[in-house]
Amino acid sequence: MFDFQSPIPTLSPGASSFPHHRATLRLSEKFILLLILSAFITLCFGAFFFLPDSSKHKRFDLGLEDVLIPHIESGKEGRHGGEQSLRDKIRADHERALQEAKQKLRKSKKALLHEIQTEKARVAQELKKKDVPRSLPPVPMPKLVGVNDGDPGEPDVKEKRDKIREMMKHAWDSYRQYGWGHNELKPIAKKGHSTNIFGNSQMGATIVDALDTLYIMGLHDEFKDGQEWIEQNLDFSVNAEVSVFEVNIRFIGGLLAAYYLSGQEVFKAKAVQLAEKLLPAFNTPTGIPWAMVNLKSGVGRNWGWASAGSSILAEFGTLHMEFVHLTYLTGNPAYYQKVMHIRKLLAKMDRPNGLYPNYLNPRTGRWGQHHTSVGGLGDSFYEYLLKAWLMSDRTDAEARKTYDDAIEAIERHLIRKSNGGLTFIGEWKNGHLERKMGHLTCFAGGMFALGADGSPGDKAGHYLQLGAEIAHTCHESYDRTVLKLGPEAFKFDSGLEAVAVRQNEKYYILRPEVIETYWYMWRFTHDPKYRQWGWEAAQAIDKYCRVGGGFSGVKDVYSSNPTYDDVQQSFFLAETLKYLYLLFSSDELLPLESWVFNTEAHPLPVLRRICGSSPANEQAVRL
Ligand code: DMJ
Repeated sequence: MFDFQSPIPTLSPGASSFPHHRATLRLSEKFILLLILSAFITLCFGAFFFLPDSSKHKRFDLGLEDVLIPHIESGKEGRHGGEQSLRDKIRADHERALQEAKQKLRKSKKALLHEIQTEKARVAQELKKKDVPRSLPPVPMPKLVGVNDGDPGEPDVKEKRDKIREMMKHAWDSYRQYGWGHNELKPIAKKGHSTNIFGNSQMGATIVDALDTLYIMGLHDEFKDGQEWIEQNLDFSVNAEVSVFEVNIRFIGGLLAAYYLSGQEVFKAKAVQLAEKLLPAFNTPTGIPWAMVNLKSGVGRNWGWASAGSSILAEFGTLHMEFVHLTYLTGNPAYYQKVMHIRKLLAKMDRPNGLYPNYLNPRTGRWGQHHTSVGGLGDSFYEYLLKAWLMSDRTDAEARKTYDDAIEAIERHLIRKSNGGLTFIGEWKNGHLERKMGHLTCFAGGMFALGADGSPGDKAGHYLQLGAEIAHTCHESYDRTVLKLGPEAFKFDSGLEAVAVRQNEKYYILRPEVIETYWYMWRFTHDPKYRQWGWEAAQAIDKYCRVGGGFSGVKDVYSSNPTYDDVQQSFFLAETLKYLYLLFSSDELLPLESWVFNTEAHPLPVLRRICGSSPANEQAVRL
């Protein structure tokens, strides 16, 4: 008799043992149970074949028809013959499954347990395999122009460039000695350092960020050392919650640039592995990514301090360049689709005064606090609109138009001239203009100059001039300090001009933005003052930030006796020293017609169109 009170034995793959009272069903009862089950399954399969034909065709409505139908068509003698053989096959499969189940039940508890454990290990092994980089499809390497020595010719310029190279060597060697494998370096404590943007990881951020600078400077032994570390140690399967934006601009950008410059496949493979780990961040109701993602679990969230659980404009808006290159290199459209989705979503939204607020809620798709900035929280969103256009060989007209419209609104509402005649970019906060400019905002001088050519109407000259004015203002913010290094933020208020007021705005943390603008202005104008200003900054850094164990930020640029913050930021090697080196190199090194620098100064090649015999054949490379 079948005892309905007896608990039915469960074969859970995770169970480690079978409790004795559960194994109370006799073998014959189990057999009857299996027979009932199998009869039911057979009935279901049978019913399927008596459904009207149209219901079967529904299975191929997903565009998979072309792929699937040939397999089914092949080998059939006629429509009904095909159905008959399919039915026979199902029946045979079913018979086999029943036999296997019967045999399983004859086995001892120990044998069954062993089987379950072996199966578990096999599945775990399979999952592990998924983490191993898949081999990527071969892609034509874009034509790489200007990967050369960039010798400036004039001996005095060369001497300056050599000095910058020596500074890079000091920064790298110190990190190599005291912080190797850590994300950053504490140059005074002489040990590794990391911040919350990298979670609790040790992913060698400085190595990845510095690679292309080492390559450009011809520091090949150091580059090789870095490559070896990456090959042997860089692992993204870590339980660390990282910033999607920072990891994208420093790691993916750094790895992609190292790949393009050196041609070493390992960098491409690592960039793709990491990008796959970032993709879960886009699983939000709107597709606007979370600010942070756990690399192991894929769980995302936003910064606690961001307005009403918002994502940040400069973070989700600074993925485009790297993600387009990822699609280009892998043939996987997912990356491209993710960033284009962000663009489309933003295009549909109302913008107060034509300005983009810095905060957007990824659950509701609504703006958070109405705060607009060309500095922190907003900056590289605007930069990437322009660079998306440049990187597409000027074909992405939508990106260009979005950039032009945004800049027009910024000029109308945020850019002013101080009483002393300095042009500055303020911040829009809940309906009023804060007359304060951040060091970060100083990158905009270079951006305006870079976007001058191609701007609407007859405004190229205007934007080049605007770039020059911003460069001048930012230089003033350096020149009005004791150390000749720029503060984090400076005011244009109550008689103050380009100086910091609060103590917590007086620090300099080896940031690149002012030097970045000098370099762009130099490339477009060749006005010697930009090299002069760059050299002043380089000397000040060497004098006040250089310590025995590398370079450190300083806490007060207005004090002749500054204290150190004891951090050598990875962007000092990626950006500050690279822009300085380029400033004292010839324009033939990485020309701007062929390379676009990401926001962390990692150069990525322009993706040109392949021209076929007719316009119909003309298509953007792999996109
Ligand atoms: C860099 O990581 C990037 O330039 C980013 O866009 C903002 N600022 C830092 C350096 O200051």
